[in-house]
Amino acid sequence: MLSTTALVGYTNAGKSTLFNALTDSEIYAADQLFATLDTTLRRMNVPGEHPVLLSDTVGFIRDLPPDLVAAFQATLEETREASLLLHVIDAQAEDIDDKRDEVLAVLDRIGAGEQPVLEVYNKIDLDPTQAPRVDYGEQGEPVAVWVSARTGAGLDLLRAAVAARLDEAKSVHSVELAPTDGRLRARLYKMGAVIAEAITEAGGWRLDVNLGAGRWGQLLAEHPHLAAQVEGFLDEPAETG
Ligand SMILES: Nc1nc2c(ncn2[C@@H]2O[C@H](COP(=O)(O)OP(=O)(O)OP(=O)(O)O)[C@@H](O)[C@H]2O)c(=O)[nH]1
Ligand SMILES: [Mg+2]
Repeated sequence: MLSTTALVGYTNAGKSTLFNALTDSEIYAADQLFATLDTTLRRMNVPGEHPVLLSDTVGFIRDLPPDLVAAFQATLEETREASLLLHVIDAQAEDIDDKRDEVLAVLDRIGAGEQPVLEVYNKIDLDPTQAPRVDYGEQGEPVAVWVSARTGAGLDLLRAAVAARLDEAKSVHSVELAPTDGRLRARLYKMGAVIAEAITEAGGWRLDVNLGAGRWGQLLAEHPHLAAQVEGFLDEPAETG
């Protein structure tokens, strides 16, 4: 199953450089405002079962110029739909807190304020006192990773942190679809969410789907008949003997 993640952050933080380093692609990176004018999507390998999709987005900034609003529209969609946002921060910027807050304010404004965020402090190669590391939150989850997109330092930690955060965000749910739910079934397959399927006596399907809380909630809202027959979480503790 492919989860989507999006690089967000202030312009010039190093999103495109990081995108190239994580995906072996060649996206234009330049030391100028708004080098990235469009959203791009590529596959990124992380430890564990599945690669994830990573999108590079237009840089956030206070008072976005009008001609960038259209490009920003695509960014907005990628950002709202991503399972995890990677907030790239230039660790050497002087007004680092202001820029960070500005990005959070923009995320809020575009309706992505509740998305899970992993902070990526970039450009540590410019400060000899900084080394790659991971900061953990109260539940032991990675909340920030210190890296250099230019030298590649810390990118292995970043991939592992992304995998850990994506794992934690998902749960397996069991749903029963009626024979008339074929389109919904196709959509779940397209999302890469289906991990098991059985035919029901009624001629429909019983599916085990692996979805993040946001996607799952959205699905239940769109298909109230599923909500009525939800059986709760399937992941039972492994047998111990
Ligand atoms: N020293 C150093 N420079 C970096 C690093 N990552 C990016 N840069 C430089 O920072 C500048 C901006 O990088 P980009 O990757 O274009 O930044 P961006 O966030 O994509 O910028 P926009 O697309 O304009 O929002 C370029 O000159 C990069 O070479 C890093 O890890 N270390
Ligand atoms: Mg860019």
